[in-house]
Amino acid sequence: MNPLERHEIPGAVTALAGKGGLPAVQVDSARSTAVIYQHGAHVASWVKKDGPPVLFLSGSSDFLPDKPIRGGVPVIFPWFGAREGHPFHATARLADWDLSESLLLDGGDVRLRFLLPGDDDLRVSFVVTVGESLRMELTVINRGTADFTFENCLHTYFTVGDIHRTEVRGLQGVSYLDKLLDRVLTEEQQAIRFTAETDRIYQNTEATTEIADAALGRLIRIRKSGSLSTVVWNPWIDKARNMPDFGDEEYLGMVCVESGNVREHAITLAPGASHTLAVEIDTRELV
Ligand code: TA6
Repeated sequence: MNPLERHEIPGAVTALAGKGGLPAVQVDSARSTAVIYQHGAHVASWVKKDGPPVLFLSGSSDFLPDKPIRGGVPVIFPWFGAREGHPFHATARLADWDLSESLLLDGGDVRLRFLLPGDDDLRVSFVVTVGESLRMELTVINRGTADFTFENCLHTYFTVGDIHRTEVRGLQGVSYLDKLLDRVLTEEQQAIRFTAETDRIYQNTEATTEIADAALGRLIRIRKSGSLSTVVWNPWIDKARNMPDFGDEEYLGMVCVESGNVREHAITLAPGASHTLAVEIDTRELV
């Protein structure tokens, strides 16, 4: 029994056995289709009627209960990166979330709400709205009696036609931690181009970013709110070869532009307080 079946909507939300047999739902809106796994509440695919997949999914990804899906939108919570004795990029992307609601909205968009089980002192919801755009909202409510501090990130993988002909725009003048150099620098370029492994955490920025993909003739716009960190990552050749769940050549067809609150932008919620990280992705022709 697929636990997601009870939220099916004929023609709009269909429960299925995804890769590896993991429970998933296919979401068919008027203007786009998505596949979302119960594992990690992971948006693994988003495809608009008029073009190639917007989200990248590795052909070598694991689909196992104890492994993250490589691609799509990993939900990173309650910490980003390493933590001694705990999974890298935390536990939310490894958890089975509960699908609590599915709605067919006027105009043909479809909205799903997932809840992260496990901690009575927190209510963590992930709301995905599939339509002309893809909108995702990660909300944390502190129901406990003590402050709660966390990091979060929607670690989004985007498909590009050719990384050598791809630019990320919108971060000029923003300070960033270059994780490879372990140095804080300021972005001088109007457009970030990729010629080597790139792993940068841009901080104190609420900027909308754009991925200009000359090979596919597509512009992907990433708007965000409730986020002060933007991470830009491409593993490039050596790291790609060292990731068993990522094809050696797949670095050529993807880039991560991730929205969240990490390191010095970790969030502390007082009892009763809440925070929402929201990201909206849409696309148009690159002119
Ligand atoms: O967000 C960039 C990053 O932190 C990189 O340093 C790299 O580790 C990437 O995330 C992938 O992490 P993962 O745990 O999904 O392999």
